[in-house]
This record gives sequence, C-alpha cells and structure tokens, in this order.
Amino acid sequence: MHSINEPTGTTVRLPDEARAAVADALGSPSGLGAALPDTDAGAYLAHGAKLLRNCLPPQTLDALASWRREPTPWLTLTNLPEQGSDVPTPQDGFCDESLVTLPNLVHFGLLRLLGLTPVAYRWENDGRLIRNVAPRAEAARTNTSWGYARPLDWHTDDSVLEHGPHATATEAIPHYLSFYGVRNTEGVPTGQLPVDAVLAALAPETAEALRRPEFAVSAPESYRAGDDGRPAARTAVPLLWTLPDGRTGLRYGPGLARGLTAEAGAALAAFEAVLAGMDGAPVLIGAGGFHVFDNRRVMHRRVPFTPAAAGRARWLRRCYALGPVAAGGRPAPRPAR
Ligand SMILES: O=C(O)CCC(=O)C(=O)O
Ligand SMILES: [Fe+2]
Repeated sequence: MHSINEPTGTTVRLPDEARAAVADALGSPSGLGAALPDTDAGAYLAHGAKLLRNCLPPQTLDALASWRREPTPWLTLTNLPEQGSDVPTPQDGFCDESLVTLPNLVHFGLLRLLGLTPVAYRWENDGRLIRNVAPRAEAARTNTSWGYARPLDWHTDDSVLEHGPHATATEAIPHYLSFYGVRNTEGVPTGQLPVDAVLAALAPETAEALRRPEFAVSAPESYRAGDDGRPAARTAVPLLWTLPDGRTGLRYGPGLARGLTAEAGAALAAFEAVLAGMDGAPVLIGAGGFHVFDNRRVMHRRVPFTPAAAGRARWLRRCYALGPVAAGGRPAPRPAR
C-alpha cells in the first residue's frame, strides 16, 4: 500500500522510482527571482505547487487530495528531496533563506496542495514564516523549539491566541503546524497525542468543566517580551471547545493555564494527571520528511536530547498554517485540485 490510513495519522512514502525526477524538478527552479518566503510567500506557494503537481506521481497527488478532503489528525510524507549537506544547521535560530530554496518549495508547495495558508505572528520568531526548530545554546534549557536540554512536554502551540471561529488570521490559534526535515541524525521524534485519546481517558464531568470559560492562559517563553501588541494573557476562556466540524479542540501548555474557579482548577489538575500517563505516538521527521498536524486536535512534545556537532544538529523547519474557514465560521468547501 502506498498510503497507510490509521485512526490517528496518514503516512505516505514517495516511491523510490519517482524520487530522482522530483529532486530534479525542485532542485533547479526558475521563475522565483529574488523572492523569499517572507517577501513573497505567494510565489513559493504557487511555484512549489505547480512543480509538485507536474512531478509527483498520481498516487501521491491522490493521497494529498484525499487528506485535503478528509484530514486525519496528521499527515507524514517521507522520501521527498533533501537539502544537501552544504547548508549547516543554524546555531542562532535564523538562516539565509536564499540558500534553502528546495526546502521552501517543497514546504510551501505541499501547503498549497493541502489547501493550507501559512501564517506568522509578529510577536514570535521575528515575525518570520519559517521557524528553524534547531538547538540554540543560549536557549538550551528554555521551553521553546530552540531548547534541547529539558523535555518539551505535551502542549499545543500558541494557546494564548483566539480559539473562536471568527478569529482573524493574525490572532487565531494556528490550526496546523507543518514541518520539513533538513536533518535529524540524533533521531529525535516529535511525539503526537490526539486530543480524542485524552478525552477517552477523562471523566465526562472533567471534560465538561474544561469546556467552561473559566481559565486564564498566558504566553509561552518564545513570545517577544515588551511588545505592546502581544497577547500576553487571555482570561475567561475554555480549554476545550467544539470546532466547526464538530470535533473537539484543545488549547494547553504546561504551566500556562490556570483555573479561575475551584472547579476549573480541579478539572485542570485531573486533566494534567491523565496527560502525565499518556505515551502518544513518536513521529520521526527525518531528512526529506514533511509532517503536518492539527494543532487543536493533536498535542505534541519532544524529549530532551544531546545535539550533534555544531552545524550538523537536528534541523526541522516549521511553518504555522490556517485551514480553509469561510465567513460564518463554517469550513469552506474544499475546492478540487
Ligand atoms: O522539536 C520538535 O519536535 C517540536 C518542537 C515544538 O514544540 C514546536 O516546534 O512547536
Ligand atoms: Fe510546540
């Protein structure tokens, strides 16, 4: 089977025989000019999607189209073209984007084929679309994607943002996290835990209490300090809510949520006790891998690790994305490819 659908996620491997043609098509692109993702994301979305449509085998395009119609909690693609070893892993969190055209074309092209829109937040990552998830010595012990010495426990990203269906793109909790793997020789997985699995282990009255707007949430360490416009905290919000498609969404970061009533505090403690015992599924995003998951339906985590030598350490490229939401908060009809 080319694509494996599991109750949790979908895994698709680009067939070996297609790999050389895909690497050729994406390795020598023309028509991008001097565009970079942050100056012209549209160019990468359009150009990447066009190249991928022309070179991916029909069964791979079909697998992407069916995930787009009916998204499972996550989608993993493997065996995609890799960035060569010539570009070192950034040591300070940022890199020259003109050196990583191939990762950007794969990443943005796949987002477009999946019907997802990249989004960046002005108070995070210098407002850039691509976050280099790579170890940074000064951030070693922080709870950020640049840390590595301490566990990054089960969480959803940007839980302090707006969860409702009418949130504007720049204030909405990111619907999706997408990653392209440049290298991961340390073999450090990204843990995935569907919210439904947590709900199944929770007492119904706990879930009910988590749905009440009786919580305060604060911003993670990765938010820039002292920026007036940043949503540093939000109060009277629920931790669980119903998404437009009827599924249950979650916002949660360890140490970032607080119950405003005794009942809310007890429900949060019960939730955290259940969470502490959950294993989830490890997904290895390796070189030439792409992974996307719903940040409201799936929690994620990363174990501590020892980075490989400077310039050769684990390097994932992350981009937040929004799904199609039409006016009125209902999911837009998903257009044909
Ligand atoms: O390093 C990872 O696998 C995930 C890091 C993380 O939590 C994130 O990028 O939001
Ligand atoms: Fe995260």
